[in-house]
Amino acid sequence: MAIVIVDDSTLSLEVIKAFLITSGYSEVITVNSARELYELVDSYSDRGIVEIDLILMEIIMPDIDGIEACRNVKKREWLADIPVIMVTTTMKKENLQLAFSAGAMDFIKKPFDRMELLARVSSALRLKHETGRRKAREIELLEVTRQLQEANERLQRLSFLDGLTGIANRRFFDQELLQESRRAKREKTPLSLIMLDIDYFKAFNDTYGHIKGDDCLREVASILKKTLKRPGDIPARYGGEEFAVILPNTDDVGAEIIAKELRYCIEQARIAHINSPCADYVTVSLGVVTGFSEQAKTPKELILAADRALYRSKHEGRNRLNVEWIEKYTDFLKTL
Ligand code: GH3
Ligand code: MG
Repeated sequence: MAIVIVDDSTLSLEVIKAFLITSGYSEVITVNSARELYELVDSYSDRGIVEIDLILMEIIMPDIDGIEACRNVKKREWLADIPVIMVTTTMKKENLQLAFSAGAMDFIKKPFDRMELLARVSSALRLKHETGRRKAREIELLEVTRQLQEANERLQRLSFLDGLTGIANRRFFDQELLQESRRAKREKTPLSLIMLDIDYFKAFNDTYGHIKGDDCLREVASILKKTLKRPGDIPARYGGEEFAVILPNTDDVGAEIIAKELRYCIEQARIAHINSPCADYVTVSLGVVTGFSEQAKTPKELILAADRALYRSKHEGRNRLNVEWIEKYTDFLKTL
């Protein structure tokens, strides 16, 4: 705890210092001018630590007076919280006003009354201590708030992920499909959706067990993720062994190409499925739909249409895809 005394009078410096030392303040630094004070505080700044707890400063000094010095000290951000007590022989109102507006917190009259000096020093130090504690608490609080925010964001991310496969879950899918369908309407862009279901997955579980079944779901999810190239494409686990892929700004031609690629990549993974009537490996059936901008579709309509197409793929023998032409079909009907 260092107290700095600034006074051009050596006698004053010695008297104050003696009062303070005999009252138990061990670190008392004396300087003769504002310039010496600047040198002192600027060397503290290099180390980035505020070690001064109080400045006692004479108002009337040659060259730079105490008020100007106080103002300059307060301008230094790392010193702004250090209390400054002005020491004065003149009790002129204007001087005191100027001192307070320069940032001084109190004043002491010369000649000194020992008790008064010690009382003011002690209350200034208490205030400094309290301010320091409050600041530390604020910093602590800010840190806790930041950590909380981070934890919330992590939780939010987790609440949108499917626990088994690590891709987006149904909740995220619903939210994104709604957002994307609104965007498609607003920006007049096509929006495609693929629904994809593993063929004969019940038989897979029956043959290899649920643990292997889970592994298979994870592998299919990872193929979806790897195969989709655009960052905006969203693969999700729709439920059970059914997956969905949202393809923003993708027309029917593009969506069909991607669906074919997904089917092919899953087939090529050659995940053994000896009891599938389709093939010796895991295959999927897909339903594709595109909502065109002129008549933007709601998420529900898109899902129903993709499901219809998926159902046709199942019905026609599985391991294939079907496209549902909602807009084009209605547009075509209108031309008849
Ligand atoms: P289809 O070709 O018509 O789709 O036949 P399927 O056997 O795949 O379809 P079905 O709906 O009859 O069976 C789906 C199976 O998927 C039944 C269920 O136990 C299994 N399944 C759903 N979720 C999970 C899961 O998280 N892990 C595992 N291992 N199996 C699951
Ligand atoms: Mg299935």
